[in-house]
Amino acid sequence: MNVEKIMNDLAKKNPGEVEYLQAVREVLDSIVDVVEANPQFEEAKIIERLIEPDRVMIFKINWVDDKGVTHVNRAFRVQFNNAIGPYKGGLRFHPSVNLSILKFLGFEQIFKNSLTTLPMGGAKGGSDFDPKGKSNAEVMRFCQSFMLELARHIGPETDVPAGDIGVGGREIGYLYGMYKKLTREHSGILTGKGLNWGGSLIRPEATGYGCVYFAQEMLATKGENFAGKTVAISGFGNVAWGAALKVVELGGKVVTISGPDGYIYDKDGISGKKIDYMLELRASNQDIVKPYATEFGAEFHEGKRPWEVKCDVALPCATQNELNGDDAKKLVANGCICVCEGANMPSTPEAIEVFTEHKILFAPGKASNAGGVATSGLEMSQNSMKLSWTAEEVDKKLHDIMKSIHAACVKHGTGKDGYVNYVNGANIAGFLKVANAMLDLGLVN
Ligand code: NDP
Ligand code: 2IT
Repeated sequence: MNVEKIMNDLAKKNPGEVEYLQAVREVLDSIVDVVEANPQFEEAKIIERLIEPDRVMIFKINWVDDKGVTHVNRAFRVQFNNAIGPYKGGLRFHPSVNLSILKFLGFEQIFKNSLTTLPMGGAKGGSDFDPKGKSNAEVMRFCQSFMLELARHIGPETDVPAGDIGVGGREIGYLYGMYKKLTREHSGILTGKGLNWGGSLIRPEATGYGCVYFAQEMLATKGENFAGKTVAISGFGNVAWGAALKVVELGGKVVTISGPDGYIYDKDGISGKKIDYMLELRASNQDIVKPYATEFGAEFHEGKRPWEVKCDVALPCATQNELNGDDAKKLVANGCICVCEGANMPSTPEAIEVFTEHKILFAPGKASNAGGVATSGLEMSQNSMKLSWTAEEVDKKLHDIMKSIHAACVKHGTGKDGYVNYVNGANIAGFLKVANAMLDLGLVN
């Protein structure tokens, strides 16, 4: 397989789509040996078929703000691959959203969903709408307008969206309400739903919990665990919140969270009501973490990222490319032994190189944050069966899934020297299932 030629062709076809090209290159570099050892994949042009989305919908959202002023936003749904199950993946509302970011996220989602062991294909969507400073009524009108168009492209057995940055329980509620109104049906059309109308227990916590379960498995390979460990977390949203809860439960000490305005360093540890306060910060729609410093007397480092803090474990849970090569060097120099991604692609390729060179434990988001979509899959199962599992049942299934993803990474990513390259492991294991399914199904996607 000629990775350079494929990448050159892709770059020509998709000019300027840097995040998408970054995500594709990482996967191709990991799977090149497997593809060369299995000529049936090249004969069937599996790679070329996999890196091109099945379809991309781009549409306009008109909505009116509280003052009566009309706004126009751009929205997308990227249906990337449905070889192993209905398209599945979140919706992101953030001013930075563009086609490149959603194609990278949709592409990653194919392999992540494959790793979960559940039947879900890969998709992503969203809009450049900025929820910052918007009233509830404005968010509702935007969501309703968004669903008016999106509804024709999705369905409980076709494509099942969920949350991501800027889309949480409130937005899923407004989206679901409009879908129900349009179709006159209650169905498992979205995941991350409220508990009173078809949601699953543990879904809000699932991505963060899953990330920490995965890190627990990684640490165990070195005879280590979270007890007494100092943990640096970035972000202060849904994923960061769930991760902080689980780290504290396992005896670790969380010392940082971050937002676009900078990071908080709390030497006493972020636990109990301080973790609850993260929810208040998010709900304020202000997009800043600084108020935490005033509330709890912690340090605020304006415009900086938490990777300069001394820690044993780092959990990047904010956004893509938020941890670069220099940050990685600082983490390693400060004795960090494990970096486990809660966000999607938070580490740059240069950072990953530093981690693997120093042979520290490093897990890519598509493996370690798969607990979110896995629990979405469990929500879909409960909706289909029209019943609800207990929190303990869902948590146990989530935990087992994270262990099985870890085992798959170890199986496919262990090198001759015994070092587990989790990036290779996740990409190869995720790829094989989808590629073999595509062969079985004939030339349909
Ligand atoms: P939230 O909207 O709940 O939180 C996102 C967090 O990242 C916020 O703290 C946000 O602040 C921050 N953030 C965004 N951009 C930047 C930036 N440039 N610098 C610093 N911080 C930033 O989203 P989630 O917690 O749901 O998502 C976080 C990450 O986890 C994303 O990469 C997402 O794709 C990934 N993920 C989410 C899953 C889920 O189930 N929700 C599942 C798997 C992965 P702000 O909004 O102020 O910019
Ligand atoms: O990136 C992700 O895996 C998510 N945002 C969750 C997707 C989902 O369908 O639950």
